[in-house]
Amino acid sequence: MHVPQLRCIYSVMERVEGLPFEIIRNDITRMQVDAIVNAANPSLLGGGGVDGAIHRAAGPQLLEECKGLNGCSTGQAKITKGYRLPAKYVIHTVGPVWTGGGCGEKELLASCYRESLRLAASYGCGTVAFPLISAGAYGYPQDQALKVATETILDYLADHDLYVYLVVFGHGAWLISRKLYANIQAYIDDSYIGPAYEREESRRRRIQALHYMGNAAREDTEARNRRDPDACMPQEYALTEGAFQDAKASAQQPGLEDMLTHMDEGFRGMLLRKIDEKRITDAECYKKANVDRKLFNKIKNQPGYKPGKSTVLALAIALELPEREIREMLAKAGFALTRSDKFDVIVEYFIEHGNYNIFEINEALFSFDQKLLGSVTP
Ligand code: AR6
Repeated sequence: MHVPQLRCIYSVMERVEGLPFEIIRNDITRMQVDAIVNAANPSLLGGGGVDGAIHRAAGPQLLEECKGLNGCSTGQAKITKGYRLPAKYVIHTVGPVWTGGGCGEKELLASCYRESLRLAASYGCGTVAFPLISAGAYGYPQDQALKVATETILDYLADHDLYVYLVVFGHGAWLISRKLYANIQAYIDDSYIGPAYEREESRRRRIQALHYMGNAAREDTEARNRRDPDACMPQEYALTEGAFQDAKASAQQPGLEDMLTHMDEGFRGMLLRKIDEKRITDAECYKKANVDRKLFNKIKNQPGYKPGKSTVLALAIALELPEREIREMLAKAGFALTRSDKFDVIVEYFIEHGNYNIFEINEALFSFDQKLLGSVTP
């Protein structure tokens, strides 16, 4: 099955690699996947919410087929064709009605995801899209519904080859939990210095660059004088750009060769070393990082391949490296974390709080309209 081209909600996000799991914002009836999951009721004869939308989009034949299914129990799933939907199948599952959490709602909800995934796999589906089951009319709190969904799907993906989308609809579902949202918001307010800081930073960098150029020119002249102390450079030549470049090139040549033969360990070397040191397998690392196996193999086997920032960060976080080493790994790949970028501040918040759960970090990034870790290009 080809990887579907989705109209993605993140303006900054582009799909380039197949990845095992994504939370996206879309209308599920538009998903071009092998199967979409319907949050149905026990009659399977249609209703409101996502159920109504799916029946409307699929056409009356879906109801006809549903009539022959004899309903469905809570936590179970049944499958029909997709009819006019872009998806080949519809998997109908019945979520629990939320009555406070004391009536096995969590287990029943997890069962909906597991049973739907099993059914999808048994029908040879490669891609499945779920809505947030029970999180509408059935009243399951959205933050908890999202947590159950994410955990159950990821558990399943640990030993099955499927591509799963969790499709959220309303803006509320993004705001994962009020507590998480409030904590991060406070952190951003404290740490996100914004454009004023950026202006100051670029001024500082410009001054540093000028300072560096001044030093480099002086060192080059000194080096030239050391090699030929009697040589007297004409004033005008010394001041031309050409002279500066010539001096720089000739002063650098022997050192450059030397440096190239004694290069530091790169990002790839550090990544593979850390995987060994942590005594985990490659698969454990890339799965935890929400990084696709093909992408990981590219990094591993093509020394010149340059992964994007979100991939590098995801891998460093999956390895649960201390902050200093995360920064080191990022720098080796040519990136940095700054306090002037909302994405960076959110990721830093989680690292500082010792929370290395990529999916929780992604939920938070998602809530703040940021690109996600491990699933986007730079
Ligand atoms: N695409 C993706 N998600 C959607 C869509 C859509 N087109 N429409 C709604 N949602 P609900 P439940 C989200 O109420 O809580 C029906 O009447 C919605 O925002 O559809 O399991 C059935 O017949 C929410 O987050 O399902 C049952 O009687 C999520 O889908 C009952 O509702 C689920 O909301 C099932 O209730």
